[in-house]
Amino acid sequence: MADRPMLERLVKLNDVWLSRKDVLHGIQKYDVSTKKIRITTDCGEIITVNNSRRSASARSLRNSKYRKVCKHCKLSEERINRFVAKDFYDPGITYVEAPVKKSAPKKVLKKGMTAQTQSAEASPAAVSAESPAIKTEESASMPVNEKKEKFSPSQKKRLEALMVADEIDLNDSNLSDYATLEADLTAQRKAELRDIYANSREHMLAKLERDISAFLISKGFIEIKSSILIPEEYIVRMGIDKDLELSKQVFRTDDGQCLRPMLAPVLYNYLRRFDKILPDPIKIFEIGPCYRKESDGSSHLEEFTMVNFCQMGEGSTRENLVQLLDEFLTYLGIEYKIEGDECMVYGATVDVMHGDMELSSAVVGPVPMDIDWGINKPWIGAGFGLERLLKAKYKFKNIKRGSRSEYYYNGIYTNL
Ligand code: ATP
Ligand code: 9VF
Ligand code: MG
Repeated sequence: MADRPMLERLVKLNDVWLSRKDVLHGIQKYDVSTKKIRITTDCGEIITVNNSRRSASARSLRNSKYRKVCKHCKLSEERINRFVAKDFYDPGITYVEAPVKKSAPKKVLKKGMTAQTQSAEASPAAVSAESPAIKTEESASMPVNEKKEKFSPSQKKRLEALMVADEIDLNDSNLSDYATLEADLTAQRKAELRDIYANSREHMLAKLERDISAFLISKGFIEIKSSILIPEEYIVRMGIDKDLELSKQVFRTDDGQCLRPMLAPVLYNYLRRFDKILPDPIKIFEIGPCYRKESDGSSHLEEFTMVNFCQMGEGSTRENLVQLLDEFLTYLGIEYKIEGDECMVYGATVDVMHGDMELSSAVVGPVPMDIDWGINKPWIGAGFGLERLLKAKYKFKNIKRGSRSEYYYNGIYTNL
C-alpha cells in the first residue's frame, strides 16, 4: 500500500501521538476511515484528525519535538526514545521534511476551513471541537498578530455559531474568556434543545407552514400540493428566457424537467382548471420547496420554501391585496413596509420589505403572460419565502438558521 496517507503510517510506526500543545501521548488504538483517523490515547482521550500526508499532525510526528510527556499515559522510556530516534525503518517514509512555505500555518487553517466549511454559516460542522485544522490555528505555531484580538477567527466562528441571533457583541472587552463563554453558550443551547424535546417538539419551518396554511384556509384559500419536479417548458412559458437571470438559476434534470424555482406555473394551471369548476373568486395557495442556484449570501438559500397565494376574479384589487398582506404579516407578528418595484416576470410589483430584506413580491394582475396560461380575469397574488419570514421574526443573522438543515434546529446550532 505504497500510497497510504502518511499520517496513518506515522501513527502506526511512532505508536505515540503529539497533541496540539506538543504533549506526547501513547496510542492505545486507532481507527482509520477513508478520510479520518480516530486515535485513542493511553490516557483515554479521543482525537479525530484528517488522515492527511501534509497535515500539521503528520509534520509534528515527523519532527519528533515534544514539550512534555502526558503523565497519565505512563509512557515507557523505550517508547519515547523510539519516537525521538525514529528507531524504525519504513520504506514508505522519506525522512526529509517536506518544504514548508512561509505561509504554511495560515494555509493549513485555510485549507481546513475551505474543505470542511467554506464558511462557518455555510457548513458549521467545521467549527466543531473535532476539527483539527481549526485547532491548529490556536496553537503556538500561528503567526502572532500585531494587535491581539480577544478571540481568534475560529473561536469567533464557533461563538457566532453558538449564538442564535446577535445577542453578544464579540468585540466587547468585558466578555469572559473563550473557554467560559463557549461552555456557557453550549450549555444554554443544549438546555434549549432539551426543552424543545420535552415540550413542543415542533420544527419552526414546519410549524410556520402549518400556521400559514391555517391562516389562508381561514381566509377562504384552498391548499394545493403539486410536484416539485416540473416540466422545464413551464419556465419558458413564464417568460423566463435562456438569457434571463432566473433561467440560469434553474436546476435542470437530463430529461427536460427541473426543480421548480417558483410555484406560479402550476398555480396558473389550477386557476385555469378551477375556473371551470369553482365559484368566483377563486382563491388558492401552495407552500413547498423551491430551488434556485444562488451565489449570494445571508438571505438566499438554494433550497427554500415558498408560499404563493393568489385570488382570481372578483375583488382582485391592489387595495385588497395590501389588506391581505397586512393581515398575513400581523398574524405572523412580523414588521414590514411596502415598496413598489419592477420585475422581469410580472412588470410592476408590490414589494413587502423587512428592513433591506425582501419578504415578498406581490403582484396585481392581469399581466400579458396570462394569455399563455389561458387566464383572462384580474388576479392578485404574493409569494413569500418562509425562511426569510423566520429570519425576520427571530432576527437570525443568517437565513440558514431557519432552513432545512442538519446544522441548525429551530435556529440552534446542533454540533454542541
Ligand atoms: P431576490 O431579489 O431577493 O433574489 P427574488 O425577486 O428573486 O428575490 P421572487 O422571485 O420574487 O424573489 O420570490 C418570491 C419570494 O421568495 C422572495 O420575496 C423571497 O422571500 C423568497 N425567495 C426568493 N429566492 C429565495 C432564495 N434563494 N432563498 C430564500 N428565499 C427566496
Ligand atoms: C406574485 C412570486 C401567476 C396568478 C398563478 C400567481 C403570483 C408573486 C410570485 C414568485 C414568482 N405572483 N416567486 O402569481 O402570485 O412567481 O415569481 Si399567478
Ligand atoms: Mg432572486
